[in-house]
Amino acid sequence: MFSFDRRDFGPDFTFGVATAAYQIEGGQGHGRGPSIWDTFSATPGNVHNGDTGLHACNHYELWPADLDLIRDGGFDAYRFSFAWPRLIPQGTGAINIEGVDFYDRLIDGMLERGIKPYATLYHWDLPSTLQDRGGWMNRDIAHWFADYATLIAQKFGDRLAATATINEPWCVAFLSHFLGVHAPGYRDLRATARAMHHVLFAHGQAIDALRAEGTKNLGIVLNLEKSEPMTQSADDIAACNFGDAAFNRWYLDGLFKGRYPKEMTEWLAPYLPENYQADMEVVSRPLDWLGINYYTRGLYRASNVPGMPVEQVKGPLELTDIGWEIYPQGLSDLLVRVSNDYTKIPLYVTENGMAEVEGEDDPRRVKYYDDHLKAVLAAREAGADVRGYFAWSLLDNYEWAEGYNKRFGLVHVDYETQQRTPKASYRSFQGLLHNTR
Ligand code: IFM
Repeated sequence: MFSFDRRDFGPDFTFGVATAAYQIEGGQGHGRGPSIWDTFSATPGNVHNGDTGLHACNHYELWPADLDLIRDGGFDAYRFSFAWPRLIPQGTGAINIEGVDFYDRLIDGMLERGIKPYATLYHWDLPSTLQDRGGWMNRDIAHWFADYATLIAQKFGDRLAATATINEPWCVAFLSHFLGVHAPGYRDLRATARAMHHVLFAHGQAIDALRAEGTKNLGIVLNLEKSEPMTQSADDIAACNFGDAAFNRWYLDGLFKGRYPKEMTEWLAPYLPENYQADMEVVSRPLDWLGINYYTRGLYRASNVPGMPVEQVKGPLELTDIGWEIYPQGLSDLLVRVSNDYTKIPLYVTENGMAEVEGEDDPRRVKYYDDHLKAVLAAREAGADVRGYFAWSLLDNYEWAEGYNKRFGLVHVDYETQQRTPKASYRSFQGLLHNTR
């Protein structure tokens, strides 16, 4: 059980759980087009065990039971994502009515159960046909994405409590085009620079499109880390500043200051899109809220590898099953930093959680949540306007390049039988939230 009371967060604080379409839906017939994760995962060596999202948690059929779990856990809100290729199979043009019907049922199912829908338009499953046209490297993606946003607004906008454009633009751009870990799996600096700008430009265009259709309460979800130097040497501090610029400030400065950090524009100068500065007004459109996904810190030292400005190192703290250091203080620090240095709009922790070995008794995860929720309380006491917290994730699910090997769920999933079994961490939230909605 947790060591605090729901009332400590005040009457209006939103508690929710989060998932993403490709990680749980399965249901890959039904008119859905292929996405970059279908091909990336089908390519040997990219994903642990060659796992794909073909069946995942079969949320496509089992969504009523999953929404019951959210309601019975006492959660106020469900953060889910739309699959672009399910709604517009070729990325642009014809709409898949079966896909529209699926999300109609899902959203109505939330509303019937008293659960607020928090939607994300893009959580990484780009239609493959758009990748064929250059994907995030092509400036035209801003228009493709804005058209998709218009469709979402027209079909579902009036039923959504909150809408985010993009989940974790660092992953969309850097992890997928520079580090090559996620689809489309590139390792190319020019591709990276273009994706880094286009993902934020597309976000801004989508905000305009959603607003034009009257959709309310718009935001974006950033994954931020607490960047720290390995030692206090001048070289490590400089490395940390560079890491912070690449991971955090590119997105925060772009969105809230309308400019990119100097370290990055100097590094990427030959590769950035021409006259990108003219787009910064669109990139920095006013938002109604900001989502922050937090898992761990980044520890940096100067790099000896030619062309690699910094090196990230493993620290000494306790690790989760995916190898990430457990560092709740970093969450408080980040929330306070964003509030002091960037924006006074409401902040939400839109993802936080840990991978743990298989099992339904998960005391380390209960402690992880307890410590991070206390970190949220500390940030609120320090003045950060944090309005909600979403646990990642409702279910064990497809953990991208880690396949089904890493489990983040409050609810255990047996992938053979699709049996769901709540873990101790789910029961802890239930104890905190029950009968208080
Ligand atoms: O599973 C992912 C999610 O899709 C995005 N944020 C981080 C989670 C854990 O790696």
